[in-house]
Amino acid sequence: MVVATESNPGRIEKIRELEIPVIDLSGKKSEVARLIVKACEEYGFFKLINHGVPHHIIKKMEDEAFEFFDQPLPDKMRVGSANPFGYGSKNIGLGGDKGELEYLLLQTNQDCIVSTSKFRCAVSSYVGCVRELACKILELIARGLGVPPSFFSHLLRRLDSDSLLRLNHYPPVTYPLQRGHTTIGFGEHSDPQILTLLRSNGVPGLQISLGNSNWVSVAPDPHAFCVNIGDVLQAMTNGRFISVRHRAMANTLPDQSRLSLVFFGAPPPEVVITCPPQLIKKNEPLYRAFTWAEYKSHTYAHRLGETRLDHFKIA
Ligand code: GA4
Repeated sequence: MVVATESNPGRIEKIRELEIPVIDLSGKKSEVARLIVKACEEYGFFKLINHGVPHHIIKKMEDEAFEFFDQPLPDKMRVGSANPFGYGSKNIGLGGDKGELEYLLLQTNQDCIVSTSKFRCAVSSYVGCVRELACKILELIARGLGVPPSFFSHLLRRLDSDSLLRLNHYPPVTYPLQRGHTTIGFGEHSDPQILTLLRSNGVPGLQISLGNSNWVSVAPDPHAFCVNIGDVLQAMTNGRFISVRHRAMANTLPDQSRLSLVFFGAPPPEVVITCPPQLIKKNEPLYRAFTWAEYKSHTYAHRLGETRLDHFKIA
């Protein structure tokens, strides 16, 4: 695949297709834990199959999301603009980042801003399942790392957890593009939270970075979840896990919309992010302690592509 971005039209990047780790959650627990830790260390990313989230719950959420985005603009705007929660189109965050998408950003511990009861019901069942799945993965990670089982997962189980649900709709791109070229839908970034669970329809678009402009396309699989490590888990593992940089391409298939449902598992605002002593061993701690509220306000004050964890490094 060849990529030329609108902002950087002269620069052509070669995209590799690579075997991304696929982890079967129905396997033997100790082996699954070992494989997850390995994937998080090497890539900060893996695909999860046999995850146990019922198909009808995913389908209901996907149908509701498509129905929401199908509405006329004034109806979508009625939920308020994404500032930071609500409907957004082409603008990402408040710092001038742009993308070829529209989206809905929802808080998971507050009343849903979309008022129809079938939408609310779909969100509540979907979030319940993906939160539980994220906790299961975090418990396997804790097992694989030899730290207490709920060391990471208890942060997501708390009622004041700051977890989010993001529904991204990448409509077919209409402006003229050279054949075979594609454009950025959502620019390069890492996720600030602990763990992200992304699920998309069968349209490709997601790419992960292996560093040095070395991008890998993730083949779409509507039956799998893509799991990626966020900045907070990189800090909590003293840099052992990678908060993988990723991006989404738009218009990968002519006339087809891409829809992704993204759950970001986050701690409560006042929780202090530190690394368990077992993971520091002889190494020095890489990051100073910080609260999620502090990290979040730094995140929102900067651009999408910022390597924001560097700001918290101990010199
Ligand atoms: C990236 C990950 C999540 O989508 C998100 C994004 C957030 C937003 O869209 O409002 C941010 C971005 C994300 C990081 C930097 C800031 C904030 C847009 C932006 C430019 C919801 C999040 O938590 O951080």
